[in-house]
Amino acid sequence: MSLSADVPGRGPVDPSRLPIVPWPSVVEPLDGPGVPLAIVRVDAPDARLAALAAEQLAAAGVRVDDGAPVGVTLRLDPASGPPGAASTERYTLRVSADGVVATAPERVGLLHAVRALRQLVPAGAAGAAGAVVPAVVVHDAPRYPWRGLSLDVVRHFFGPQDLRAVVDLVGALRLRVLHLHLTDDQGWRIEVPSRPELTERSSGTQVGGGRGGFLTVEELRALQAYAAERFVTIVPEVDQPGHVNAATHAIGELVPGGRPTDPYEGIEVGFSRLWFDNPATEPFLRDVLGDVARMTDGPYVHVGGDEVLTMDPAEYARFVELACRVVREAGRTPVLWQEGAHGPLEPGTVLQYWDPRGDGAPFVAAAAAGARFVMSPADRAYLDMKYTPEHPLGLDWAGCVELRDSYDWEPTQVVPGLPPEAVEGVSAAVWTETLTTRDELFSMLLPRLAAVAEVAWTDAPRKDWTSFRRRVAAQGAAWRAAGWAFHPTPQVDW
Ligand code: TNX
Repeated sequence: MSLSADVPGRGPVDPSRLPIVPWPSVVEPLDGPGVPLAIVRVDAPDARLAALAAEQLAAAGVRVDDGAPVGVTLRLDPASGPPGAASTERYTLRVSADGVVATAPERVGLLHAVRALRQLVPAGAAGAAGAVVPAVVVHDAPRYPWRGLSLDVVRHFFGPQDLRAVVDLVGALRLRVLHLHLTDDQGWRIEVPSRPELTERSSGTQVGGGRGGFLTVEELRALQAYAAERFVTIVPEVDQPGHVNAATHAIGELVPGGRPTDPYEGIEVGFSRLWFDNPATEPFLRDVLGDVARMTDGPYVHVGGDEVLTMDPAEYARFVELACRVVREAGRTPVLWQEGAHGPLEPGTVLQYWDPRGDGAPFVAAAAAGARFVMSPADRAYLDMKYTPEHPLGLDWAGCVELRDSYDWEPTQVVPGLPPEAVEGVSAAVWTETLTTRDELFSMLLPRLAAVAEVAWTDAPRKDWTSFRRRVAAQGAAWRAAGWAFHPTPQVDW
């Protein structure tokens, strides 16, 4: 369904037909004709934002020219957004005969507004007089601050170019966090200056063979800078005390007896581990987590903690305590997979919920002790699950996850008894055991990442599947233009 059919150039449009994803808090159509945006002038508080806005508009086929009569004005203004909204990401976007004005208290909100505007430009109208945007006022603010994507770059390596494309996608959907799973059994993907042997010996493997790879310190810095300009925070993960075969292969002293483990290119999990009482263990964790914390521009370091199937709970708890302490000493906030609830946690520690099998009581207790929760329930938010049993890519241990499954869920109801205030946000996750190319990766992300983004952004009463499937259909053209592969699920009339 193309929007232009609904915008005859006069009169208010049905707001639910405007193709904005994620859906905003308030959408008020204005009387009056649509606004032609074939050529615009951009006025912004600084050159950086002006350039980002121009990039977004150009991608939608809008020409940016300083002499154009129609203006797209971005202005910092605390009195923006829906009435009463507290989020510092709030914004107001006004498209009228006078041009386009976006206001927000912070720069991030101005970019959110530009991205919403970009979605309102009808596809295929590029540069032509047909690039008419309906007259409308949008007041908007996200539900949760942590809106993210967790990406496994271990099972198959994805390098800086692919990661920049992922940052672009994450930003387009108004997500703020890209969490990179950088270490696991099959490879070590981040240079650690104090332990060069990790990448020297363990970066050249991945699932099923293949060249692997890793990010240098410099590449991580450049990626963080690219992401930060787009208001995306990178959260690096060093997984421990399980999922460590790449480390025990590179550093034999981590293994009792001192013999390095063999490289591993399979996909079974849970067999590898560290030993707390081994004298090499604590210096290793201090070096690695200390270096990664120092390399990180953002406030978080993820210390893993998942699926340690061969360790008793007391020893596991000591690892949780040590890893969190080292990260805190480096001035960062630790994040752990949900299993971390079984360790001693300082208030403010973030737990990422992922496995919907099993008992919720430990998480309710962790929340009472001050833990914050990022919800990534695998049966909704694991975008490496197959869409359908026949889907050629992906796994199915959590079942199949079609677009509607990724859309129709409520983060505060995933864990019975968890106080809604303990939920810091929502993250999709994609594991790459079966994903080898950028197109394969993107075809698992899209369209489902748009659904998870709306779960994270839009207040529950304003979510609506019928509206979403129509709005998401309208994104296909922009995704194609960006070179982003997507799965044309039959749940949407593309
Ligand atoms: C579970 S999620 C894992 C990963 C796998 C993933 C595959 C989590 C914390 N651990 O090691 O890659 O399932 O879906």
